[in-house]
Amino acid sequence: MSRFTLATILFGSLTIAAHAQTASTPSQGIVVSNPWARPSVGTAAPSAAYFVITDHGAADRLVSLSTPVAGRTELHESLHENGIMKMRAVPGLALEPGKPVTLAPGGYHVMLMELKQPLKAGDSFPLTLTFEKAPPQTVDVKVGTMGGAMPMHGGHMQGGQMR
Ligand SMILES: [Cu+2]
Repeated sequence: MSRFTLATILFGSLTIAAHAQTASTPSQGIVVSNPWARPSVGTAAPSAAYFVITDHGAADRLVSLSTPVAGRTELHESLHENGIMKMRAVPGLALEPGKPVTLAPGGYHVMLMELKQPLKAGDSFPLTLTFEKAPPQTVDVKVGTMGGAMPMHGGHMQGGQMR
């Protein structure tokens, strides 16, 4: 009788332990939220795209980006040097679990060069992000107002524009 009880307790706690382990394993991966871009003036001058990227999985690295609307896409960083705003290309962005990286005017941005079509406010276009480990992800980038903040629509919390 007592042997049976002990076995039951042991089996029971083993099941609970196995359960807890599965539940705590993060499996959401990389989430790209609020992707938007500046409208362009024709196709002669480049435009820029921005988003917030959060890594819910293992450490990774954003290595490159591509879109059918631009011939060349570079990851840039804006910085102030002696009161002058400069830009430089960065080879990639390190992604640490749970630490969101924000691409925004005045900081990191995706430079859209050699535009194949003008980017008009209200339009949207696909942008593919390539990572060192995680599979590539394509997001829908909304073209917003010139010099504007985030587009009005779309919840900040949801990352609902992801595909
Ligand atoms: Cu730039």
